[in-house]
Amino acid sequence: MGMIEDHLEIKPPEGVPVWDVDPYDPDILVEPSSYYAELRSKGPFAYIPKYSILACGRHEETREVFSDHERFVSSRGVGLQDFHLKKPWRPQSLVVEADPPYHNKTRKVLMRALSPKATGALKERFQQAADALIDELLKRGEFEAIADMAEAFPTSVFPAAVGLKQSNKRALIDYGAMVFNGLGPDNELRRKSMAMGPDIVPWIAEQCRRENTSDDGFAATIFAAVDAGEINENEGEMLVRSLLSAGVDTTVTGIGSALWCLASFPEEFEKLKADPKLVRPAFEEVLRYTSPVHSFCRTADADTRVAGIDIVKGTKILCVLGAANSDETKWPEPERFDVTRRPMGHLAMGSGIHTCVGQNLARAEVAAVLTAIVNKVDRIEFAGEAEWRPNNAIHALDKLPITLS
Ligand code: OVM
Repeated sequence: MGMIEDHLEIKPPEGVPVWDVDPYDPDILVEPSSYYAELRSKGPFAYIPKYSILACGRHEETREVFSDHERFVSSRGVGLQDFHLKKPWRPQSLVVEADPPYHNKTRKVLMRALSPKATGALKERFQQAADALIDELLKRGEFEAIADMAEAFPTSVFPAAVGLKQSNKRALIDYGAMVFNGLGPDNELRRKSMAMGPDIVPWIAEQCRRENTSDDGFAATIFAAVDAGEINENEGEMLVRSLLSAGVDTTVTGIGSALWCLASFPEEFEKLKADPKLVRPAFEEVLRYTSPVHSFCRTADADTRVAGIDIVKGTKILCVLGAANSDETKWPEPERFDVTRRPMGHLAMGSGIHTCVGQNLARAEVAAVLTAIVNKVDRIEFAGEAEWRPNNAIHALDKLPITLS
């Protein structure tokens, strides 16, 4: 068979329903819940002819495919393009687009840079920044929370935590949009993002160089691994690039979606105020409920079988994490946002060897913001209609008008 969207075209496997849907339709990307439910209703997999892929959205099979790095590899890309067949738009990531044994080496360096100890040391600094931001927003009363809170907070603390000597809020956010839209098909979202490349990609590459980083951030730990001979200089720069790729849009989305959840469910915000120890479990529920990364792909690297379905080598599988996180067979009343749920096993940060390596940092950033809100804010109200922003891999708000009092 031929190629489609730069991967192998396959026939629908025996027993898999054909579903004529476009998971990258902007209407679905902004409002995915009925698509998630319909995907789960199809069975373990659905064949989507528009892209000749299998999609899975039941929790059990999504976790199986997503975490089995031997059968379902990442080195062929975690988007629709198969790197065996098409050169990626940027040099391949040394972590998220890599498999063992090579992946062990790069992952280990990033785990060290982003360890609980390293991110824990930033706690006070994050809390001060979050307290100051929430004080300022309370003074303003009404504001647009995506720009003024969700983007403002990570871009105020993350570049310094990495150790960037120079920062450019817009470039960091737009690069994230490129990276995540780049995982989708050749649609308008991807093309518009890619068009920003010439303005942004050289700036990002420049910031990743050792001389443009300080000696006290995550980058310094990465370059210390270069000095110790674990990785080479280029690998060091590429691992800094991974931080910049995955560390901004994700945390921006986490903060924006957390605020949206609290505005949407005032009684849950009350529970949080009554028991601030719930801040961290509440963020896990935000992750489950909103799935900031809605889907990533894997590629079958050999003929294999999942849930009795034969999958041929080279098949691209769209793992719909948002669907798995709302699977009613896994989560009682999945459509309820419940800060006391403690949703163990949600897939919002993945599962297996590629599980979000920045999770300690992400949780620390969001905990600082939510702690400031819980301590200082009595009421969170919508000041207008929230709007979602379509992206091929991220489910994020575009506009969130809010009043804090
Ligand atoms: C990277 C990276 C890591 C995680 C997610 C991501 C595709 C990129 O290493 O560049 O988004």
